[in-house]
Formats: sequence, structure tokens, C-alpha cells
Amino acid sequence: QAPTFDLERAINDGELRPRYQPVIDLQTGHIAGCEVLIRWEKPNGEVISPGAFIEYAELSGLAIPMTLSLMEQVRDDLEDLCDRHAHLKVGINLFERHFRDGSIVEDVQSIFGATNIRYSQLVFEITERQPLSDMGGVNAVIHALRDLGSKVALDDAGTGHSNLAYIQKLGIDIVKIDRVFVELIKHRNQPVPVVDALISMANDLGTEIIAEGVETEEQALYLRKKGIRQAQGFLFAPALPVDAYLALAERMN
Ligand code: G
Ligand code: G
Ligand code: MN
Ligand code: NA
Repeated sequence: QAPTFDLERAINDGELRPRYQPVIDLQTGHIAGCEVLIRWEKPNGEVISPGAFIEYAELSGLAIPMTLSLMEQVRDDLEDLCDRHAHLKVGINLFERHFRDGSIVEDVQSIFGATNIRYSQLVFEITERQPLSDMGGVNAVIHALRDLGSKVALDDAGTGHSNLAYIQKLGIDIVKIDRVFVELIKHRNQPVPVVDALISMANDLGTEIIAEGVETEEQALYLRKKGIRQAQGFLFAPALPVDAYLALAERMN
């Protein structure tokens, strides 16, 4: 993929668009909400995945403007759905920088404050792929978001720097088990110790769990037997354009 020095113009021209991957309640089969996943939709129809531009966004200082544009679009896309279905959650991926400088709290208030999307419907995901510097600042922001009523999820759990003490200090609400672990599940009755360990860790911490990258019925059955309620993955749906997500949300509600 060509380097993306065109990113600032693309943000301003509305080419960076949200897609919505449904999160399913494994116990009931109903929809629990979604994760917002960004895509760059070029005017020629080409769709570029975030892997190709997310690092450039971070390095070029466009991470925050890109996230703000995305959150505004999410608000416009989902306000009506969220208003009518208060239990539906919306997961938004944040850059570490946005946590660190604290501006995320004001940004969330100014974008969602006067809308029919409740703060309690928002889940902010922070990845543990990169180490979180400045624990003090990050901690304060997490607490401020939780004080609004939103939840904070640790994304890509198990792949990076998580350990019990670290997660406990952060005070997060949800652990998202990365798909590299879910991939290890081959059969509903064949134990996968590393998955079980992550589940135990989350249970010990008292956090919710969302399993990512669920692709097979066997994986879903295994996770359900372990008491996991929430899952996302190609078994259910990929990240969908807004109209497809809204239709699915009504159908599976
Ligand atoms: O959707 P896809 O599998 O291509 O996403 C690849 C990576 O990009 C994932 O790690 C995902 O968390 C990240 N990502 C997707 N959308 C966003 C976004 O809006 N903001 C941030 N910070 N990361 C995102
Ligand atoms: O890091 P994060 O969890 O935010 O990234 C989610 C990424 O995983 C997105 O790029 C999304 O498109 C991708 N993804 C979602 N579901 C599946 C799945 O079932 N299998 C695989 N291989 N990738 C998935
Ligand atoms: Mn995520
Ligand atoms: Na992940």
C-alpha cells in the first residue's frame, strides 16, 4: 500500500469511515453491541484497512483528529439505534496518546454529551500491544471516563504487557481476549490452558470478558461453556457498513 501522506486531506474529505463489528451475547444469541473499526474508503472504491495507516496517523499527529472525526460519525450513525436500545454498547478504539494527554474526556463530553447516546453505552478500548507510559495520567483518564459512566476495555489482552497487577492498577472493566488465543480452540471439549488462564485472570479481577476473532461454532461453544457471554468474529459478522449493522442489530435484538 502506498504511504498515506494524504491522510489529513482524507480525514477532512470524510474518507475515513467507521464500520461496525457486532458483539454477540453467546448465552442468548442476541446482539450486545459493536466495535467500531475504521476504514479508509477511497473515492475509487478501494477500501484500506487500518494496518496500512494507523501507525502513520500516530506519528503524524493525526491520531486525535482522526478519532474525533470517527466519533462524530459514530454519533450520527448510531444515535437513533442507541436511543431505542439502551442495552446496546459501542466499543471505540483509542490511541494511547489520547489517553495520556487527558483531552479524551472533554472530547467525549462534547461529542456525546448532548445526544441520545448515553455515556454508559460507550466502551473505550485501549490496547496492551504497546506499553502504556505515564501510568498516573492514564489511570486518571480511565477513572474520569468511568466516572462519566462509560467502560474501559483492555484490547488485545494476553499479547503484550498484561499481568494481574498491571490490569488491577489500571482499573479496567472489560478484558478483550485477543484472537490469537481464540484461534487455539479447535474443539469444544479440548482444553486450551492458555485461554482458560486468561479467563481465570479476568474472573479473578472481576472484569467482563469479550472474546475476539471467533470464527467457528466449536470456538463459540467452548467459550460459552466457560461462562463467557460476549464474542465477536467472522462466525457472526465482519465489520459492517452502517446500514448493514443497523439492519442486523434490529434483527438480532
Ligand atoms: O479492522 P482491522 O482488523 O483491520 O483492524 C486492525 C487494527 O487496527 C486493530 O488492531 C484495531 O484495533 C485497529 N483499529 C481499527 N480501528 C481503529 C480505530 O478507530 N482507532 C484505533 N486507534 N485503532 C483502530
Ligand atoms: O485489535 P482489534 O481487536 O481492535 O482488531 C480487531 C481486528 O480483527 C479488526 O481488524 C477486524 O477486522 C479483525 N477481525 C474481526 N473478527 C475477526 C475474525 O473472526 N477473524 C480474524 N482473523 N480477524 C478478525
Ligand atoms: Mn479493539
Ligand atoms: Na484485539
